[in-house]
Amino acid sequence: WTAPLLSQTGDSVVDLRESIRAKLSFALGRTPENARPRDWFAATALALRERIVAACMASEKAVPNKRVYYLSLEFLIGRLMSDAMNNLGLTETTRAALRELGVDLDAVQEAEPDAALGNGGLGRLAACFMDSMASIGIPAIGYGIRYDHGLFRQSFEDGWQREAPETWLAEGNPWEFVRPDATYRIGFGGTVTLSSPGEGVIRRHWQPAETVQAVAHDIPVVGWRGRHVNRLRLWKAEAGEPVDLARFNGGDHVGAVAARMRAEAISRVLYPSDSSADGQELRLRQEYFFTSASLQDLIARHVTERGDVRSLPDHAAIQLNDTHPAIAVPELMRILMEDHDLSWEDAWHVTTNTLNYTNHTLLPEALETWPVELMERLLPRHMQIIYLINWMHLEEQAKHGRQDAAHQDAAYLASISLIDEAHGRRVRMGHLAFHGSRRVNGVSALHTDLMRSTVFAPLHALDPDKIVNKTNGITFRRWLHNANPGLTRLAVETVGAGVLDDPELLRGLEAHAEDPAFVARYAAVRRQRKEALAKLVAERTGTDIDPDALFDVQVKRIHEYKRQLLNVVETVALYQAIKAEPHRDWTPRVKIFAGKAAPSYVRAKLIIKLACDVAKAVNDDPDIAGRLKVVFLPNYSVSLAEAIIPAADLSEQISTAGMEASGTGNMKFALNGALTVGTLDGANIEIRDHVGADNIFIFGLDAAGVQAREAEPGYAAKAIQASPRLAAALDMIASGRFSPEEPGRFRPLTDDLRQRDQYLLTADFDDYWRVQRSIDAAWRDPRGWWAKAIRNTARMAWFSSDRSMREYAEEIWRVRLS
Ligand code: DL6
Repeated sequence: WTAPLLSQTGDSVVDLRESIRAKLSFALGRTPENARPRDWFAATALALRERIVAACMASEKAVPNKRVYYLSLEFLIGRLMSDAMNNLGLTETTRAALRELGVDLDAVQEAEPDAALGNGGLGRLAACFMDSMASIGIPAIGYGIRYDHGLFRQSFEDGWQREAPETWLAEGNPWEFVRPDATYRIGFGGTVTLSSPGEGVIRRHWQPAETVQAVAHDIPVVGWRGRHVNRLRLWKAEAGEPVDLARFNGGDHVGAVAARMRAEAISRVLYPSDSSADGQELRLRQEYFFTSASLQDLIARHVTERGDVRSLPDHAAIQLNDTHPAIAVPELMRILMEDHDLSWEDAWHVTTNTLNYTNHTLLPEALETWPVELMERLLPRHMQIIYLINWMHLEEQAKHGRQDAAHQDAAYLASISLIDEAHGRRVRMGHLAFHGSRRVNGVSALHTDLMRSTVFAPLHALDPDKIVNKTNGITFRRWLHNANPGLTRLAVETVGAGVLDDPELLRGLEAHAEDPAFVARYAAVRRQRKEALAKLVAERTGTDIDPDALFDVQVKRIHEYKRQLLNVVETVALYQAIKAEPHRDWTPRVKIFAGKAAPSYVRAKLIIKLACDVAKAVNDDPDIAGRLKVVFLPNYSVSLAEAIIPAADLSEQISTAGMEASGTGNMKFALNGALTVGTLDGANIEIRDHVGADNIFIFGLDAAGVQAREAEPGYAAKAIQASPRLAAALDMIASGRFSPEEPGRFRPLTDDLRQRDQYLLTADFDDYWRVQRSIDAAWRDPRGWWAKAIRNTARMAWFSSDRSMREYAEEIWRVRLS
């Protein structure tokens, strides 16, 4: 096949132009005259996909010795065309090919819908890891769900968030291959029966009451320079029978498709919350559906390639991305025992040497637990297995001489049990994943320490080597090369093209941090991106912003622990200060917000509304005269992040210390040269260690300080009393100044800050104000500012997700790079 295939997929401008033209005509049935940008996108994607397949076939070697299986309920991949073109080295060729067809590549890229198959950090991390695994040569398959509707579309109606369904598949997905031959049956409900084949052996058989089909849809993931191609296998739920003909013929036309609707509901919509465990039955069905399909698929592959399931740990490493696939523990046990006749002991050995688990949050409301009653109803066999695992786990403590009073204590046993008996009997998915895994990792140094000392402390004590740290990373190919081609070009021209392969070479920029010619070019790149962002802001919000002002950006999910409210309250305080002294030489700032709130998260939505109402008042006030502007960009997405991040001067990473597991936006901003204002939380600490304390603005309580302050009763009232500035800002918000049509609108926010203030906004406010004013001063010294910015770019190489993936490969997966 090689010769004809490769000639059809040649990489000259003419080859690509003809491929695109052919796809447009023969795959899409369009002529260049009647083609819309969406058609050109599909034609270009199909032409590129062929080249990816060719790269895949050309690079396909013998069966790899070991594969990684990355199970994640979310893959926030965004648009795929720029990744494909860049990694194949075809961006400029594609641009030229399209130009010859009279088409502009940028317009074609704009026509690609974002694949928003994730909520935020966890899903985007999975996408970065897929790119890195393919780039550094880790043979891997990502497994997830092919949601018909990804994360909702956000719009604002008078500052209130409105949600509408997202429709990325409305015109199909040119990147994917449907694989009907990879279809698996997934059971739910029913009963477990017993049988005895003799010799005192008892077998248990699960007879599900309902089965649905999981059908594989593959998206190829091409790595850097096209050397390696992995795949993302997403499962679509289908019914065994599309229609119940008997019911249909009996006239019940709706009932005839009820089973189909119920089955298809599983892959219909992404749950839109990343920080609270939803607890709905459909969510558990989603979790089991994709986990079971993925395990069946990988075991079938293993058996085909190697014969015996006992050798699975030698050839497969399964990573559970958070607890969403934690049901893998009993499901793998079940498959091994029931379909492959392994003993309990052998199945447990295989399971606990194949699975690994990444924890992404310690927030109590986000730690998944499922009611035992629901598990028994939906997954009766799994519940039996969990009970047995738990029984053995608790017995083990007794066997290993844990006879001392502390370890016999009922409270101790309750703390390590997989079942929480204190809140109505629930399965603790974190404990289950922990106990069933070989390695468990946190996502930043601080977060991993907190895992060891808080939520997982009792389990950690039983196996002190199990928890390891793997600080997150980002793919520089997306977040530097594609998002910021101007800065990438400058880096290449300054330190050489090798920087595209080895980000450590960014270090070489440091020598130029105070070189006026280089600084001018670096600043020009930023300026160009700021102008583009200003245009986008004007189009989408109707607000004009000045590219000369300091662009101060907080973009991320809206959550109280991320403290957008701290930023808004500081905005109000700054507004008051400017009004009090209008003739002072204020540093002009634009506060830019973007982010979605979970639809049911009432307080987060009220924070968005406050930001929008403050924006209106501040932007329209003639006393302010444009020196402070506030904008809230709707519908934050991966693509919007790519437009915002390279244009940012200041990156707000201001979560309550101890609450943000890592953060990855913080890394994207610093790489692109925004200075960080941040707390000592998550990966901010490691960013400070790399960029240097002089090149980052740190403020506020650290995690220990937060713990201590939480123990002080009435701390909020005291902090407000001690800070006239904070008190005045809160008074202004509470007075209805920003919501004259509904004066009490924001009282739930201000009352909470005065009474409870769970996220210690009041404790950190004064220090935040102080550091913001020192940022104003730093901005007025452009030479100093740019030197810091350049040092940020130069020192961020360690945060490449290639580094993260190498660490996982070596220390968790024990897999060789090919
Ligand atoms: O590890 C990726 C990302 C971290 O960078 C964020 O700090 C953390 O909040 C996020 N966690 C989640 C929610 N986790 N759950 N479940 O998205 O993970």
